[in-house]
Amino acid sequence: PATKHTHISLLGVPVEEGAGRRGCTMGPASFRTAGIIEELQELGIEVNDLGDLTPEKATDAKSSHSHLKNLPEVAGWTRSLYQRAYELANENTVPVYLGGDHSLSLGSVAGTAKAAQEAGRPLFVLWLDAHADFNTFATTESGNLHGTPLAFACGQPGFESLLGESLSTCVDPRNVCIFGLRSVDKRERELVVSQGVEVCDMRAIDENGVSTLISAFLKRVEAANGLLHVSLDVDFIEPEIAPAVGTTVPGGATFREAHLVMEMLHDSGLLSSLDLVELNPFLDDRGRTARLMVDLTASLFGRRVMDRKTWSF
Ligand code: 6HN
Ligand code: MN
Ligand code: MN
Ligand code: MN
Repeated sequence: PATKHTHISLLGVPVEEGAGRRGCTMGPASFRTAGIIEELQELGIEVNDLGDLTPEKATDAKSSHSHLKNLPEVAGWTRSLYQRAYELANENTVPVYLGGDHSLSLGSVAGTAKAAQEAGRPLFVLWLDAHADFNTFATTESGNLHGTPLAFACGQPGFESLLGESLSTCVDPRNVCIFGLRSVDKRERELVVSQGVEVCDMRAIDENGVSTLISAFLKRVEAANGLLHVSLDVDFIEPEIAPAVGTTVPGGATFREAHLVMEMLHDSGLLSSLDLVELNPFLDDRGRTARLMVDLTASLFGRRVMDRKTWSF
């Protein structure tokens, strides 16, 4: 599978209304400036840049939870991306969603899950993030909707106003792995536990290493003939080397840990769709975070120093 011919479709989703501060709207442009198209083409991949998504109008989206921020705006992005992600999942391509804050995944995961269900395959989700993003409208303390996409995708109640209807297909929370966790709200933690989500927090990574944990998860995906959606939040990475994010939490994945995840994902051949989210170029240091995210993406799609087999002795 490591040599599989890949087509990639890039779709910019410049949503910033889900985050607590502005700037993620510049994310797609920053990924392109950092050379994401060229770096992927360099790997022999056919890259189709679909440009940036336009959100729908969703003025009907209302909630009794009055502290939710920008609900109609986020609902507009979600409805538009839900449809687009569903279509792209049915094409012979690996869609890469360029964020945009993490509310992007309200649409990308739901649309992908609907297509997976129709294809008769379970959807697995690898959530690379300092946070669990498992708040509901009722549990969110900040009111920022980028803290909610996993709860929505896993079918938690109360999200109906987002799509204007309830979600037709949910992701089985037991097929979700939150990897890199080091910041979780109290009620959010209770939900994650009660729903049976797999969590590899930073301590688990310290104690076991990336390799053991990621291979165990990938084996589960493979055994179930599953599809795999990966959601990479910039704050998964240690903020010392990836400062361009609004929600930094110290103690993140190192440069090598993050690359190893990507390299193992590539070798598995299991990836079917990807979110690159939370890049806030307004906070970047001479483009270094954007470049690191592009390098990680290149590793995920096959960039390597040497072929793996030449190292075994
Ligand atoms: N992200 N749990 C916090 C909240 O506001 O709900 C942080 C969410 C962070 C979201 O980083 O994508
Ligand atoms: Mn081709
Ligand atoms: Mn996140
Ligand atoms: Mn996060």
